[in-house]
Amino acid sequence: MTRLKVADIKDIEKQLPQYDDELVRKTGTNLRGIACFAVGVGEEEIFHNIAAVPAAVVPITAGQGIITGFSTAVKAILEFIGFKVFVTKLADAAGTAEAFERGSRLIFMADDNRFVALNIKRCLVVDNAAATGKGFAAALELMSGGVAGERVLVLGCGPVGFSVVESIIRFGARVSVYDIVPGYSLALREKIEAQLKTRIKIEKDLKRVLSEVRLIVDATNAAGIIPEEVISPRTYIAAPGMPLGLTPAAVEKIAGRLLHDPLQLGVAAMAIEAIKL
Ligand code: PYL
Repeated sequence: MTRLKVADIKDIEKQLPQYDDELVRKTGTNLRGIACFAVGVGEEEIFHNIAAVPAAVVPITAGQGIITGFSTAVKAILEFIGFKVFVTKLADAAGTAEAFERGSRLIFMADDNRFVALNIKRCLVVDNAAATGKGFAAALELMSGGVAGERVLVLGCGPVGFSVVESIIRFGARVSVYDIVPGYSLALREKIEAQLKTRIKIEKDLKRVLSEVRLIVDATNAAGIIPEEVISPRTYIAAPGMPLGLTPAAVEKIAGRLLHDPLQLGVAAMAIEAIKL
């Protein structure tokens, strides 16, 4: 998993209203709407839950330590979709205790290995990677007008890619996957076949497959692997991967048919997943 940089997250809070407008323009619904669609709940049924579950974000100093602005960005996203939330004054165990003591029942925390939401009352752990995959798969479904019966290429067979494949299969698409490490795509195919009894295709030639497909999810941490020449007027790309996999010319050409953000969709999907009944 790529560790976010301060530059990736410093403008999230102030740009949330315009990002929400962008989501409505591209997908027909807003950040909370996409998260609810991704998780499979109705916005009306979840609304009172959101208000009923006070949340907290706990900074974690483990590993490479705190990313300046990370906790405040997570708080801003949660507030934007309706949660009551605070960032604890303390970090780590003391911060977790502070969250409990100040009444929160939904605790968000991230170290270098996992970013999780803990629903205390329900003893539930929701993982950001899994939720991000669901969120971006749902966004592609909405933005493209539907993937059922279509071929979707998923780049990157890590935890986010796996979650994308699960969701995209559930939306009725035919899935091809590519990873620079063949073992990762093989492992993903085996897991999907065992769990969903569905065959997926492993692609070996990235250049060729990019020229063949028009629906792509970039869940890699590779920059610049999607060039301008593969973008057609019918190409749609959902890109949870950091850094963005499209070249600047490809970004220019795809215009309104690209969805990419460093935290917003994943955090929103995580939070809704953590409180759904
Ligand atoms: C959760 C993000 C999404 C992409 N990469 C993941 C990442 O950067 N993980 C590290 C998060 C560290 C947070 C730090 C803090 O400020 O509490 N421990």
